[in-house]
Amino acid sequence: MNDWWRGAVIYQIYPRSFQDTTGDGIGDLAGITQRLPHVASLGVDAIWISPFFTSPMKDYGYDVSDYRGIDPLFGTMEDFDRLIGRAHELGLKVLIDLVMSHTSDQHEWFRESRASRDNARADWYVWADPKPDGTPPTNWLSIFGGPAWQWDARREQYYLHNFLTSQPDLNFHNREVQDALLDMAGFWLDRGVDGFRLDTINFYFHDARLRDNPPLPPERRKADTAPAVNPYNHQSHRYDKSQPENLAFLERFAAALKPRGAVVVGEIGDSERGLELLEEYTGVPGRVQMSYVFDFLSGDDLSADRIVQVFADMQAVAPNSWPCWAMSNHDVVRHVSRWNLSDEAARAYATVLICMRGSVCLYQGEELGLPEADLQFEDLRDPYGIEFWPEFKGRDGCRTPMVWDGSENGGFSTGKPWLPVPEAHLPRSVAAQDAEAQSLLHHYRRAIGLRRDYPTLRSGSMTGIGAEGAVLSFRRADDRQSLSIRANLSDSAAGGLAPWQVQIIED
Ligand code: TEU
Repeated sequence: MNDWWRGAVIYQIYPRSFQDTTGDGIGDLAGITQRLPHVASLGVDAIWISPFFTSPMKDYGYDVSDYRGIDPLFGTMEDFDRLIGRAHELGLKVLIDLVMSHTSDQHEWFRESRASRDNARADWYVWADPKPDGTPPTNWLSIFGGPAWQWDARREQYYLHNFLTSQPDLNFHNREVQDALLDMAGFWLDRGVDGFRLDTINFYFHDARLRDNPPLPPERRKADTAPAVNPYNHQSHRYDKSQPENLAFLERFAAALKPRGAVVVGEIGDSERGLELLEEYTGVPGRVQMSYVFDFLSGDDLSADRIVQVFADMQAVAPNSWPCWAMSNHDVVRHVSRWNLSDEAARAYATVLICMRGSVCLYQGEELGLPEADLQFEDLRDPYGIEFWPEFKGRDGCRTPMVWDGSENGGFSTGKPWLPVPEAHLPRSVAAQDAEAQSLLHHYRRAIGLRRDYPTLRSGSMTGIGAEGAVLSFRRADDRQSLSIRANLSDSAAGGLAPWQVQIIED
């Protein structure tokens, strides 16, 4: 089916923490292949694998030093070929995670670029002179702390980095850079991938005139932009990201993918203009098919009212868009901890997510109801967490290893895992929940199965969304089928529904 992605359920794998087969305490590609039957047993359509490319691992793979290589920690190209072959045998599409906005400072392109002001790749990254007073070229900030500019003594210029200083931003205004990235994407399509999760798709271009970001207008300020301790979240991003040129590049990218039938889910990180971008990026054919949205990845709870508000805003601002929803991923506190959910509540949210219009990304361990790991400062690996500790604890608590069975380290590794396996996770292992008919794991299988039982859940319209107290209701329909969905998102009986009951009625 050509538009398999529409309404697809995608399972995100964080390779470092999925399954180790070598005993070094770090997951690998062979481990993913070994555990694919578990993923297939959920009934999902596809996997998205977080980066496994050659990397110095300063940002755990989101800092790529060779886009065409497999990092030795994760295995070899043969391992990757086996992984794809096995996934396809099991009927799973494979999306890989391309981090094109920036590379590692160890990438040969950057080594060359920084060597002089007149080499062949001098302009492949964003180099700029200081302001006359010697300060950085603009007031732009890095998400991971400090200015977005790093001084380079050899070139006697600053370079731009939206994330770590060791993640220099590529200069997309240079056509050669775009061409090199398109070639690279073709390389992976040739190896059989079905598409890409594109990291930070709205960060590709910066304002070529290097204008300062203005102060953030109060009406654009989002109370839930986390973490508040990060100054980045208090600045407007008018000029450092979400530039109009992004669209032309995404159209080039889409045109290159089209003959191969490959799809894109793009990550838009923009708390000021997220919904407008959702429409611009996915509401117009020939750009990206799906966009990963952040609305359910933050906040202290997810009330029926908030869900209604998100859809009302989306209907108003992004009526033609195609969102990809997620409640958890490798960057945020796991949702059962963020929203303090019981297993019953986790079940209800899983069902509601599956019933809503859009594609869905599940994050490894979500199907087990794993809570956020409570780590000590000494355990931290994430540079973002180390920078802002203790106000913000970083992203390690959601990156601890999968738990498979009752053996050592939950069956993840025979060596010392790179992040600890919390004791509290062990009773929630796949083996334990497989054996328990009423487990959350079996619930996820049934909930995902609803998209096969009721095709309108994949691509039908979504109308009549409303909330009466804690009860969320909406309708999904296409020309074959019409469903009324009601969900009680509370601990007490309401609207004729038991606590956390979700009701699906075929009209
Ligand atoms: O994340 C982009 C992004 O916006 C995140 O920085 C997010 O705001 C933050 O992690 C919230 O906790 C992507 C990847 O998902 C992330 O893992 C990478 O570190 C980042 O890009 C840089 O490549």
